[in-house]
Amino acid sequence: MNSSLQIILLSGTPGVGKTTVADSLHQRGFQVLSLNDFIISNGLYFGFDYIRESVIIDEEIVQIKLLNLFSTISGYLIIESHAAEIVPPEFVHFVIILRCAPNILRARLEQFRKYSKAKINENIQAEIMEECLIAAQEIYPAEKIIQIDSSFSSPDEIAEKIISIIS
Ligand code: DAT
Repeated sequence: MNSSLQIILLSGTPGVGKTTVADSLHQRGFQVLSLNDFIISNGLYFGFDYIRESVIIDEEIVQIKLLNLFSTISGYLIIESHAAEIVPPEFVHFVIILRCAPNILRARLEQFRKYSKAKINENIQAEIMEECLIAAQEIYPAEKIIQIDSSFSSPDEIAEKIISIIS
C-alpha cells in the first residue's frame, strides 16, 4: 500500500469541464490521469455500446491496472472521469464533482461534441438527476465530496479553487 499517494477524483457529467480543468491542473504541476484515455489506451473494455455511444468498460481489470499504477507513484494524482466510482476508493482524498447549469451544458455539448441529439439529452438528464453526485455519495462520506459549479467560472479559476481545497 502506497500511503503517500493522494488521489483527487474529478467527476461530473460529460461536458462540465473535467478535461479542461485537469489540463489546467497539469499546467500547474499536478499529475493527471484521464481514466477514459487510460481505459482506451490499455484496451480495458469489452466493446462499444452503439446505443449508448460509449465503451463497455471491463471494471475488474481497470481496478487491477489502477492499483498497479498507484503502487508506482506518490503525491497528488488527479483522476478525471465521469465514472469515478470505478477507482478503488482507498487512496481517494477528495471527490470534486463539477456541476453545470443544464442550458449551459447543452450549449457546450452542441458546440464541442459530435454527440447525437439523444446522447446530448441523456447527458442533460444525467446532470439534472445528479447521477455523478449520487454515484459518489454511495461510496464516499459527505465531507470528502465537494461540488463546484463550472457554469460561470473559467477552467483556471476552478483549478485554483481545487488547489485551495486540497492544500
Ligand atoms: P468533460 O471533460 O467534462 O467532458 P470538457 O473539459 O471536454 O468536459 O469541456 C467541454 C467543453 O466545454 C470544452 O470544449 C470547453 C468548454 N468548457 C469547459 N469548461 C468550461 C468553463 N469553465 N467555461 C466555459 N467553457 C468551458
